[in-house]
Amino acid sequence: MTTIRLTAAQAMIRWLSLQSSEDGGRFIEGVWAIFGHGNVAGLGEALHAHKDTLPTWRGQNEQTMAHAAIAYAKANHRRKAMAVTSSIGPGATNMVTAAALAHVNRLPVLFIPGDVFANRAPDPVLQQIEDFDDATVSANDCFRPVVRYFDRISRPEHILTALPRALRVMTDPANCGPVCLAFCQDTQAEAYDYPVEFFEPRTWYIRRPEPDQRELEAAVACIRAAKTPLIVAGGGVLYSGAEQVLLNFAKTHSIPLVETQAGKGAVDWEEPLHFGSPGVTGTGCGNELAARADLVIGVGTRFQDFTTGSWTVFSAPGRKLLSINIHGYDAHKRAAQPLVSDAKVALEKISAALGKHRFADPDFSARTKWFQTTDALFAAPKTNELPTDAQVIGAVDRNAGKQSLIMCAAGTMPGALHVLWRAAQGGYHMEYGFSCMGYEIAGAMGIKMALPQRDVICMIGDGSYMMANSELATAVMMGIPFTVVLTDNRGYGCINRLQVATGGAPFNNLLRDSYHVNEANLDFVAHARAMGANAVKVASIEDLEAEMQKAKTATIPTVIVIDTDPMPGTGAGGTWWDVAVPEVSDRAEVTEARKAYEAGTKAQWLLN
Ligand SMILES: Cc1ncc(C[n+]2csc(CCOP(=O)(O)OP(=O)(O)O)c2C)c(N)n1
Ligand SMILES: [Mg+2]
Repeated sequence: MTTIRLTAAQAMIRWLSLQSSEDGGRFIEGVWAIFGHGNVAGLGEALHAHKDTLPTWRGQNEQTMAHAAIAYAKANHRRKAMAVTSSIGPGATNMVTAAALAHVNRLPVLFIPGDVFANRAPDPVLQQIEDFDDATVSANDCFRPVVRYFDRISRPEHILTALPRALRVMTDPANCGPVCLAFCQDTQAEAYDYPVEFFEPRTWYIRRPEPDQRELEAAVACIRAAKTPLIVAGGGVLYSGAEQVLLNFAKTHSIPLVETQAGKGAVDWEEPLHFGSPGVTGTGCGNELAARADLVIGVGTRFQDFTTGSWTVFSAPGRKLLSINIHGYDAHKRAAQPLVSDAKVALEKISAALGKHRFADPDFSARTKWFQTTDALFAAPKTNELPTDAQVIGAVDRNAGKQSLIMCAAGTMPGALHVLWRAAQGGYHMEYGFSCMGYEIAGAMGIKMALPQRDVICMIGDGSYMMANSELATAVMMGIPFTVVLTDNRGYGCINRLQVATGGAPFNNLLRDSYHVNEANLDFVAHARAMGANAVKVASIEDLEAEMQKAKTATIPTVIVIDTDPMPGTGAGGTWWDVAVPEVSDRAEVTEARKAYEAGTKAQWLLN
């Protein structure tokens, strides 16, 4: 056997640089790295040697570097990914939140934290966690519940089994998710005679599992028996590349569709059968259909509570659920008729079996009425009052083209965008599985790296901006432009509204209601400029529109700050959401809210 003598770190990086995506190019596009003693000498040396075949980028924070990597994978519909490496200890645990984010959203990312010495010679090395009773525990064990594959590389030959397993998970359509290869510091630097054939270039194809014949027949029978079916399109539609097939399916059989947060943008909003979204952040016209549907056809959705209004939305008596999903876990939720399959294949096969079977047209006028409602919300304020979030969205929407991509993660905006944004096909990116504040700026950078032809617009609240913004400096350094629209309502507006709606006193959300000695006075323009970004504060919706246009030609990020009113919600569309209200309280408002809450829970269908 021909062998090549490499350190374990060199072998890992060489191997990763040789793995291709079926779309062409590397599957792991590059490596985000912040070095410390746990990875600088081993992995750092290997990354430097391979910098022309597998680039390394330096961010500002391990969590947000990982956000960029995850957004990149999501924007690539999981056909490409990135790796993130950290030192041991704090760098590693900084990535745990991002791992959970990728796990919930089922997105591939490769975490390579350094780990303690395999030989235990220096124990405890700087930053080592010491478990008194278990010598095998390190800080990296925090990753275990939030990754789909965990391995600790404590011998150089572990690479031979660990790496193919890692890529197997990242390219598996059903089990796709984050992987952690915790890499012992001394092992990284240890040499081994690796078989040369291990480094044969390889292309990773994402398989398309076909449905089981009996499940397929049962699904077709379910649809034939229905009168008013509704399609709920989830993120799986995008990951399967089933967008066009879904639209053809809907048109051929005349079935209206709604999209979840992850599924939004599968079909262009202008398609007449597109009725917006279901559930808590649903459109009026979408929820009307959801309430009447006698068959709900989930396609690639995990039926998160926002989609189902905590299971109050699809409420027609005798209503059936058909769940087309790549994983049996989702296909079987709520005793649905399961169809475990790739979405594209399943829709093609069902359509062929249905033949010319068509349903009665939905009431298209409900759609028109809905757009009249949202037009009114979009209209610029007549007085000199602070604009609402909906008015900001209206302004951004008017200045977006079919090439624009809107992105966000947490706060008021995700819900408001889900219900109001008119997404062109492929023009919407929402991290709403984990809804992680601090995903936005780094995420926008990752998306722009994946889709340089898109005009990326990042919507962010002041709270999320304050939580994580430093990758702005990285985007400036790397020349990655995107537009940030920062809505400053001086606090956590959405949670303040939720607090009041559940009977609570306004407390600890808006800055004015939070403990302070001095009034907060945040200058976001000065802050963003200090990181090298373009930044401007606008006083009106008109000025916002003008700055949006200017930002389109910038070569670095542009942050546009606008003061908004924290109090109004969109007031359109949505349904009930299960947020538990205290059973006893001294506050009369809480007792009242509890009554309403209990009434709401009665509409939930828990069993079935
Ligand atoms: C990391 C993280 N911490 C806490 C939360 C809970 N949370 C959701 S939205 C929100 C406030 C967001 O404030 P801001 O970004 O200013 O948006 P606004 O609603 O004010 O427009 C909080 C605290 C979260 N989603 N993520
Ligand atoms: Mg805010």
